[in-house]
Amino acid sequence: MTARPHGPGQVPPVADILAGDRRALATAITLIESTREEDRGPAEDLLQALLPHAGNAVRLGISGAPGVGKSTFIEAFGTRAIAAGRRLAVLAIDPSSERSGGSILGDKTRMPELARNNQCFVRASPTGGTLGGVARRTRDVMLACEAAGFDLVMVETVGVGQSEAAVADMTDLYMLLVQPGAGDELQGIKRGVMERADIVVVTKADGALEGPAAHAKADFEAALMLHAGGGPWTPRVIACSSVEGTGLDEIADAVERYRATMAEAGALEAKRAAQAGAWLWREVEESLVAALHADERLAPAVAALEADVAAQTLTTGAAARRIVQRLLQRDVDSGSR
Ligand SMILES: Nc1nc2c(ncn2[C@@H]2O[C@H](COP(=O)(O)OP(=O)(O)O)[C@@H](O)[C@H]2O)c(=O)[nH]1
Ligand SMILES: [Mg+2]
Repeated sequence: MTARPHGPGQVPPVADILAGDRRALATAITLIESTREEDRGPAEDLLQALLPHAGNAVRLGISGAPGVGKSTFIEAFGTRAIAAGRRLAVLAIDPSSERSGGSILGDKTRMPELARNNQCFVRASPTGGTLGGVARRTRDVMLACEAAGFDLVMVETVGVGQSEAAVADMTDLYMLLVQPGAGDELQGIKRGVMERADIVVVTKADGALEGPAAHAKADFEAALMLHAGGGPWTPRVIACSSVEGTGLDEIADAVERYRATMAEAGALEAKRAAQAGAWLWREVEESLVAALHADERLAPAVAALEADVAAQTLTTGAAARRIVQRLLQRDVDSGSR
C-alpha cells in the first residue's frame, strides 16, 4: 500500500478498508465527515461501495448525562467484549469537540486501554449540521467501521438536545446510563428518552453507592413498567460497577438476549429498515436547511423575513412559507432538480 497524505479530499482504496486497514478507515472517515462541498461526491461513492459490506455489527447506543460514567463503562464493557473476541469501534459524539480540539484526546485518555488496543478503533466526532448536537455523519462512519470488519459498534453521546434520539435511530439497542440518587434524576430525564431505552444501566453500584444504586434500579424498573408493551423486547434495568466489574456480564448477556429475541421475531431487520427511512428524512431536512443557509442570493430576503418575525409584524408560519417558496423558486430558476 502506498503512503498517502492524510486529510480531506483523500479517497482511500475500498479494498484497503475492507481488509481492515486502520489508516485507510481513518482516511475514509475524514472524507465522510468533511464539510467541503467537493468531498460530498467522493464520500457518497465510497459509502455506496462500502454499503454491501456493512451491517454485520451489533450496534449499541450509549447515552446519559455528563459524568454518569459513559466513558468508564465503555472502557470496561468494551475491554471484556474484545477479550471475548469482538472487534470494537467506539464512536463518541462530543458536542464540545472541534476537529483539532483537545477533547478528542480527552475522550481517548478516559478510555486509555481501548485507545491502546489494536482490536479497538476509537473515534470522536465533532458535532456538525443542525441536529442539535448530533454528528451528522455518525451513521455513515458506523457503516464504514462495519465494512472494515468491526463487529461491535458503541456510539456514545452526551445526553443533550436531540442527540439521544439520533443515536437511538442508528443503533440496534439503546442503553441509557443513569447514576444512583435517581429520585431527582428520574424527573430530569426527558420522557421520550426513557421510552426508547432498551436497557437502563445504573452505574457506580459500588462502595457507598451500592445501596442507592439498588434503590435507583427499583425506581427505574417501576418507571419502565409504565412504558412497557409493544415490541418483543421488555426493557430491563441492570446495575453495574465499571470500576469493580460487577454487572457487566449481566449486561453482555442482556445484549445477546435482546439480539436473539429481536432476530427471532424478525424485528431487528424491520427496525434497521425503519431507521434507514427515518435517517433519510433527517438528511433531507438538514440538506434543505443547509442549502438555505448557504445561498447568498436568498440571504437578504431571509434576513428581512427574520426581522419581520422578530418585530412581530409577520407570523412565523407565513415567513416560513415564503422562505420555502423562495428556495423552491430558486431551483426552478436555476433549472436544477
Ligand atoms: N465509583 C465509581 N465511579 C465511577 C464509575 N464509573 C465512572 N465513575 C466516575 O465517574 C466520573 C465520570 O465518569 P466518565 O466515564 O468520565 O463519565 P461520562 O462523562 O459519562 O463519560 C469519573 O470520575 C469516574 O471515575 C463506577 O463504576 N464506580
Ligand atoms: Mg465521556
